[in-house]
Amino acid sequence: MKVNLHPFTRYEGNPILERDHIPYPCNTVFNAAACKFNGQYLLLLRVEDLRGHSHLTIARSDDGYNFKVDEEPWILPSRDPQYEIYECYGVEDPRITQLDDTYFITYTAYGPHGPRAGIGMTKDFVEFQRIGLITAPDNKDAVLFPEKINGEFALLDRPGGMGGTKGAIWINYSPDLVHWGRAQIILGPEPGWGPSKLGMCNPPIKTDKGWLALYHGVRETGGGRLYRVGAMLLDLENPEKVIGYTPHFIFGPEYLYERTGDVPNVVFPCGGIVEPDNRLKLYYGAADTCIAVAEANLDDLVTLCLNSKHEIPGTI
Ligand code: BMA
Repeated sequence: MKVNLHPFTRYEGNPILERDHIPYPCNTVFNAAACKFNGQYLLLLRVEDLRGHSHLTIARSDDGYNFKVDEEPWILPSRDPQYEIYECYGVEDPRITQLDDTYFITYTAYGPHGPRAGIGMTKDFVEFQRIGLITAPDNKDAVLFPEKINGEFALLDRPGGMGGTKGAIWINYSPDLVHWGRAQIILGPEPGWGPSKLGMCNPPIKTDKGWLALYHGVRETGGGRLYRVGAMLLDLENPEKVIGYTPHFIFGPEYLYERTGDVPNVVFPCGGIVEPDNRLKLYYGAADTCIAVAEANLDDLVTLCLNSKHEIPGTI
């Protein structure tokens, strides 16, 4: 089987969004969710303000490369007492999943008790309705599948990644998006390129061979943490079954804008858009300082997963 070990091509105009594109004072812009809305490309940006707290702001584009950022933030940490103590330090790292005409947004709520995942919904990117905080602290990188599986919502998350403990990707199910359970491990870190923790990137993408799920792997080094990307393929009917995954990373920091910034050596994708020609536009935060985009053919990514079938760590 012919495999392309470097499936992603960076857009030559990278980075596509930097602090100067934000129409109000802030520190950085990175880790954006992505979707198509009303015929446009829409990014939901994580903007870190000058206090170091994050909120989410919309940017729109006709071509997927040149974005105009809204004048005002869209999702700020909630002042509702039910949420406030859990997200008063910021709302971070959004992901967007479309089911029918509803866009569900998962995000990391950050407060004094640690990071946890929240979920809310919108139909128009004007009104945002919170549904709930759906994980206990020390569990983030939550992404919702774009279809119900056997009649239930399904979510991938990452419990236990903080404080040096090992963080693996798990799956959970829910009848109503509020009550989640039947958690099962999907993929755990292993020695090599992502030995410290793993976490999902953009929501899984349906292909005829399985759910294509990109994830980040973290390696602690003498020079700090290194964030790179791998791919796995999950069974369409039973996503607890890992059909295959890449034993090597398929995308990592190389360019100056990925190597230097507030947190060096980080590529952190949260948004993916599949084009009609089967190419994936992957939007990623670079060095926690700006946003860039790279493209890959979906078939190449699936082939990489199928080609590397071997024992899955973290599962029995
Ligand atoms: C993770 C998250 C991301 C960030 C990354 C690198 O734990 O906080 O938002 O991009 O670290 O700093």
